[in-house]
Amino acid sequence: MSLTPLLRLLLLSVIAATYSEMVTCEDVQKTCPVIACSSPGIIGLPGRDGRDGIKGEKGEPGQGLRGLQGPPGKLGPAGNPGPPGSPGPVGQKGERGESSKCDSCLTDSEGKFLQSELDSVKKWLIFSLGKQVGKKLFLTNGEKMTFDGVKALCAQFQASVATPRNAEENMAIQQVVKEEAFLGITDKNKEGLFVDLTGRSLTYQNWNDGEPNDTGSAEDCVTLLTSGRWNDISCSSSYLAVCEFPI
Ligand SMILES: [Ca+2]
Ligand SMILES: [Ca+2]
Repeated sequence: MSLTPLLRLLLLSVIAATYSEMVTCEDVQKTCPVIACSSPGIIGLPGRDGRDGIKGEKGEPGQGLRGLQGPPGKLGPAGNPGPPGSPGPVGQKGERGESSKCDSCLTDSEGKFLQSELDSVKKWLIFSLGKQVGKKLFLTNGEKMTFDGVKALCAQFQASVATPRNAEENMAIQQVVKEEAFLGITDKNKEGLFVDLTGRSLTYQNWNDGEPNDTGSAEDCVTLLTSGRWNDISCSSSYLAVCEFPI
């Protein structure tokens, strides 16, 4: 089948166009410097990104303004326990527990019985040995000893050396003893200034005539004479011991 003249002309145009694309302008200029170059072709699309380059050196610190403070970081781990604190103040006394929890406690009837027995014993002592005035009970063991001996004896029984505060108490002590007895009065700390064993001034005195005379500058203790009057005497002498018990 033979090509038509129009188709033949079209084929030649295509061949000529293909040849012109394969020859660059420079090639044309080299071979044909007289021929002027045609206008440049359209710029192609950018190629694909190349591989990452080598990491550069650390740059100098910037000199710009300091940025805003960031948010707080995460809570750190708990620290070690601190040393124990000092003891707190002593608390108030608690309420009395129920009697059912105390196996050794006395029942009301047992308590009343024992109190009655105790009152009876007190009466026997008062009847046989002592004398009660107000809330004081004066007792003697009938022994003679130095003043320090009397103090120690009374303290041993949670009592104190008999010290009359008024005429009634003075008479009670006089009735308990039948001999001269030490009283709880002294001027050891200051000569001539008689006080009781707690250091309090006397509110009642019943000195014998001419007493206190501090004979030989050695009379710093006091005795109750059988007459009920007082005499200052040597503390190292021995006289009857009388104690007073609170009741
Ligand atoms: Ca004296
Ligand atoms: Ca004297």
